[in-house]
Amino acid sequence: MTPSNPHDFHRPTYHFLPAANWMNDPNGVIQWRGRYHLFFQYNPDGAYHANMHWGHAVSDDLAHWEEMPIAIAPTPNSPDQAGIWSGCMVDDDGIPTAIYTGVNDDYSRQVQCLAFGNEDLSRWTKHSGNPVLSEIPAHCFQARDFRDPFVWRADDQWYMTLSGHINGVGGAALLYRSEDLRDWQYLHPLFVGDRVRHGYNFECVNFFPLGQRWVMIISSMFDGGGAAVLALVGRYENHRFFPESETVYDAGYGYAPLTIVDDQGRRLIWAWLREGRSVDQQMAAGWSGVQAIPRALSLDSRQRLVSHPVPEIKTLRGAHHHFSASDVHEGALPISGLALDIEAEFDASLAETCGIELARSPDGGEQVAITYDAGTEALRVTRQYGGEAGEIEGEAQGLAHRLDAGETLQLRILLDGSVIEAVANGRARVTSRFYPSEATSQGLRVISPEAVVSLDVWEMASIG
Ligand code: DQQ
Repeated sequence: MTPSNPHDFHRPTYHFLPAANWMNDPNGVIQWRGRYHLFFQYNPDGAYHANMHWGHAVSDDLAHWEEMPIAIAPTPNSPDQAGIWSGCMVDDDGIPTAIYTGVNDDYSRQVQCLAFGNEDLSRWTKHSGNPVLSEIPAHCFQARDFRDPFVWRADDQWYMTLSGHINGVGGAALLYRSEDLRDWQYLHPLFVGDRVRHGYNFECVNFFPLGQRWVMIISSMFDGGGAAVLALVGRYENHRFFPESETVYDAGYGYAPLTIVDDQGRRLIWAWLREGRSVDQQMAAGWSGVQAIPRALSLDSRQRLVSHPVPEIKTLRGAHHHFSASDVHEGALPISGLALDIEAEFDASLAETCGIELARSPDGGEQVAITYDAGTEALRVTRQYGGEAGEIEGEAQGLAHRLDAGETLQLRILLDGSVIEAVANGRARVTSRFYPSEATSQGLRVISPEAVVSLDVWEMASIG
């Protein structure tokens, strides 16, 4: 394990990531005996995607996380010999039970497996009958992409959706039912997407009731190589999902979200924030991948999906800087930092573009801008590097965001090293990665100060 470099200002300090190596999807999140347990795709060999294990971290408050020893590792000559891929966890009448996808060496065989945890979820025993499910339904006409079990309880039975696709049609979420988590009966597709709109393949589908509707969150893979997280809201009838509306859940670096209900009844969502730089750069840093700050999901009165970082994160807030409209007329703010929590309110009718620049170099040649454009009704992230960005991703990001009549723009921005999580009015989300070339690029500047209603910035404590 490569120790992390204390001078690495790209490394987040209040988001969870393991001490070193590669992490991707959140897996098996559960609140168990009062503690939140987060498992995650983890490669103990280095900061690259291979040899997946389930890493493990624990939190009492959703803000501080303690990394624990690896929870589940591949077993040679078994159905999971080449990797413990993504999955979920349920409480099976007192037995913590992980349901995950096991893979073979070239990932051509993807099968569903179980493992049972001890009382503090530190030791895991694999089910002797693994795999519990291995055959892709014949009508899918394909031999792989059969993974990421997401399980829920209803009508005294277990239901599971698996992610994949139907050849020549598009991404699909398949629906299964079981009495005991071991024998699974295939029912039918829960939802089949449109290849152009929803992608050629689904990963990590989550499906759950929220308010008066059901929500399906899909990590979609598109022809041409793109990927995105989509959120569909609709009705669940006769064990089939009928979407009524759809949005991009995250127009950025978040992928493979996993949701759970906690003991406060909140539907919480975690997500992997991937890197935006080359594999060589990731390996040189010794770490790759960050977990987004968990958010609580709800639907508003118009059945739109709303998400806010969990309030517990406010316990990490330190020095507070409040600015009113008259304080920010110069634009540049007399503060700096790369570990900040920002709440900004703008009257978007007063400017063509309003927003804030972060990680700004003293001469302004380097910065990342989070802006709202009233004319095009879009939330954007624009990254400008001081020198050649080289192999660092820097394209513009954005998504449509329409304010309701009379509504102000309410931006919540979490900046943490190279991580940016931006949420507008709870319902438009862009995550980004920005790797300043100099440690001195830490300034803030308001764009269109005349539109500011109020601005609050907190310096965030490290959880390391
Ligand atoms: N990552 C896992 C898969 C999943 C993908 C493998 C999504 O189970 O489909 O690391 O990022």
